[in-house]
Amino acid sequence: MMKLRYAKASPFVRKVIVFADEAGIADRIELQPADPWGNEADIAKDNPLGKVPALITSDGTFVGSFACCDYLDRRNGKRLIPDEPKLRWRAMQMHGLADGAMEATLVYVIESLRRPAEFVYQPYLDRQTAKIERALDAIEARLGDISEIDLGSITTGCMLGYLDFRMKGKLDWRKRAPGLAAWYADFSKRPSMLKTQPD
Ligand SMILES: N[C@@H](CCC(=O)N[C@@H](CS)C(=O)NCC(=O)O)C(=O)O
Repeated sequence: MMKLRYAKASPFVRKVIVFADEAGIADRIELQPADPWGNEADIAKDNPLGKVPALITSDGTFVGSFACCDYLDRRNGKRLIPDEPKLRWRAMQMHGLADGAMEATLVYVIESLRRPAEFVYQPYLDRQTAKIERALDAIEARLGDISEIDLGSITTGCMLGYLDFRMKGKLDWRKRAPGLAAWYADFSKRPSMLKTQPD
């Protein structure tokens, strides 16, 4: 049995859980909660970087959502990072955009929620918003490339879920990317997404 150190609000963790669910192997993973902002020593024993996700397996521990997904992809479930070069590159390209937007959103959240107000640096927040907006535009221009369930579309879905969760009132992404909004209306109804909604 694999173990996943997780936090429910983390979009990177959500990516890994949705990936495992879509691959049909979620029942082989035991979820073990971790609070990366609480007792750092606890998560640090599994991930020296003090971050979730960390996937503990009989083949060693994987830290970072991409490495976790890559390992899960080779555990005899449905393949979601295809070997066929063109499909693989497409998944990688879309993953890169969505994962980067996720990271910029996390930076924004940390900067705006965790820093004392007098230390918040608005130009840095604006830089993150611009990154997210450009990534949304790039994905909106390539909707055909997230039409299959793979690492790219899964990461895109989790990134948009995180925007809904954390950027309400700050970024109207549906107005900016209406095609993506229509895509997400369907994608977010998948059981893997419904089961993993952040509170
Ligand atoms: N690139 C990493 C990012 C993981 C990450 O930033 N996780 C956040 C939660 S969403 C975390 O644990 N942060 C705690 C910290 O940075 O100390 C991945 O893909 O897993």
